[in-house]
Amino acid sequence: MKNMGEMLLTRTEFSEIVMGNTALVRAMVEAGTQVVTSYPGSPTPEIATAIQSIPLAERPFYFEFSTNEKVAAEVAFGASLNGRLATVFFKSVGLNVAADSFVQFSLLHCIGGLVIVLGDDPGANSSQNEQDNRHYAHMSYTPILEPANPTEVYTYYREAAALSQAMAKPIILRMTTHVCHAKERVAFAGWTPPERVDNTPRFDPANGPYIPLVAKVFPMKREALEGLKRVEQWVDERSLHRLIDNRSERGLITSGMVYLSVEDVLTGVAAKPDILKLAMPYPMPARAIADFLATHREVKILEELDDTLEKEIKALAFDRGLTTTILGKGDLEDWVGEYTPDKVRDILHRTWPDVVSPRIAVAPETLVPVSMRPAQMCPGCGHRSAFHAIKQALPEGGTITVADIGCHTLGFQEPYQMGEVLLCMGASTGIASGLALLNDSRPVVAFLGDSTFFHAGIPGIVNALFNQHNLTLVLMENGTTAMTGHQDHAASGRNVNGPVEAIPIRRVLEGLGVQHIFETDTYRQKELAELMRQALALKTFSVVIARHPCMLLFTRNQRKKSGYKARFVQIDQEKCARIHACVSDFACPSFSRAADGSVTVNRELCIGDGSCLQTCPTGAIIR
Ligand SMILES: Cc1ncc(C[n+]2csc(CCOP(=O)(O)OP(=O)(O)O)c2C)c(N)n1
Repeated sequence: MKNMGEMLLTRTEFSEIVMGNTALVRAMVEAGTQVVTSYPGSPTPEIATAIQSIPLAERPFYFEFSTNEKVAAEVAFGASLNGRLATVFFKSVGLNVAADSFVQFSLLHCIGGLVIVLGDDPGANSSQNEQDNRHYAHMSYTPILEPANPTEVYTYYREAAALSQAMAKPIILRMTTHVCHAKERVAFAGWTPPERVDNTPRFDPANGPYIPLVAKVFPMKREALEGLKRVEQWVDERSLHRLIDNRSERGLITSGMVYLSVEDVLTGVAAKPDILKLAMPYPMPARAIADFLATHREVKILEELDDTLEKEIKALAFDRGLTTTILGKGDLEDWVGEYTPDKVRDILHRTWPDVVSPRIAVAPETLVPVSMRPAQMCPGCGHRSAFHAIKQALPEGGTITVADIGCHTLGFQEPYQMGEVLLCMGASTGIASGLALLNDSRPVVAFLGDSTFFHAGIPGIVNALFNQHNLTLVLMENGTTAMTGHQDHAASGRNVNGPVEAIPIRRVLEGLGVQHIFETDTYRQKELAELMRQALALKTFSVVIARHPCMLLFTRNQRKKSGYKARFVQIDQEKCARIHACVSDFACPSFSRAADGSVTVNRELCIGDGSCLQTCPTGAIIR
């Protein structure tokens, strides 16, 4: 068995069981992709893991984690203008960040080809919403291919790359969480590495116009719209849409992973409807859909999240005078959550009770009870120490705390309850500024992670300074982008390809003119609490840098070293006064309270960091 990096560069045909995210990287290699950019976010980080499994010297394309999704998209776009086949990938909400640049791409000639890979998240498995990014495809006139499984990820990426190069227009490859993470055996073609790295810049303004302003906007928009027609034809000619003919007068139109749920539900069903599985839901394949409608009495449109297809298909039927009964979404639940086989069964049973049987209720006694386990910070997490300390410095009930996105978001939970509002990456300072306005009695505290500082945090800080807002920003600096799997950021001193000069956050803050900067290690809880009090007393914009390296990353690295010895704390039962501050206030998951009131330490979890020692009023926690 080859390692992943070797597998991804295999020259001969082969097949392997891979994740959608891994299949994508092999497709990038085969398609001759030259520049790949990203900002981390679930469900896409394993794409980067697969890329990084190829040693830098052998990697057939340039790869970077950019500062945020907008910059990542711009870098890929710029590379494409230079004639390079470029790809950017990020999570669903990343498109909101990239949008200001992204919506222009289809107006311009991306001569090298440009594929935007989205990790959408129906079900909000790891996102703050389950936004349907097909809307962005519509508003930016960008065609969108929707694979259902790793094999289609592999095929559709290569189609997207070829189509984008042929049209010089961007193409979206929309993957969803379980398309990214599902595994199956994929048959890969061979690959011949390029003979030499092509460093010839091909940017030529004559390929433009590249300035979408004033009078140029209209012709550019017309061209983008005309392009959609040609794309529709391309997909048709290459037979990417699939028609599953079950000789029924009922039909079902679907796309992406939902198709797999349909297959599952229809297994063993006698009177299966015919199925039109769309490879590209936008631009809507008018010919294929009109033909399908015309040849069926009743057609159900089964689409996850919003009703973009349904609206278009109903309009098409109306325009063409087709009398087929079109069945779209029913109740509100049809808009919510992933279309898992169970959900699809429920919907299809409601639609055609004579075809699809209801879900078989599982007898409660056969269900294995799984206790609820809320997401929590890891043992030793510096953020926990920070919240524990800061909580003691805040006037009881008299503050407003604003969360941001990252591992520290978990501070909103019991027992810390720090962070009462949350929007998206980098929003905490801006929200806190608003909460500080016309507010003379409740100090406002915002939290922000270090990767997020660079991603989208700086404008809010500049605004707070510029408009003189009164709030304290706590920078939760752990040296990495922890929540998404420890990707480096501008202050880490490394990028994905090797060591680089770090951009220290403190220096950036000083450069911006922040007058009041406090700084300590979060394990120094008393000091942190004291600094917090000082910062709040200033009644002006202040920053407290609450620093401690991510202990999950640190411990993992330690474990790789020879001679590593596991460490843990223990409870001195003589000294333990059963106050339970370790369980109730500090709340490290390594501690648990036994039925007799004694406290025990789970040695599988404890990393022996000792950040808890100072939290016990009787000093009963010992190394
Ligand atoms: C626009 C956007 N891009 C990416 C993500 C995915 N994401 C969630 S948390 C996070 C990491 C935040 O890192 P940092 O600010 O350093 O906080 P940490 O997790 O290290 O505490 C990222 C990238 C997201 N939620 N939104």
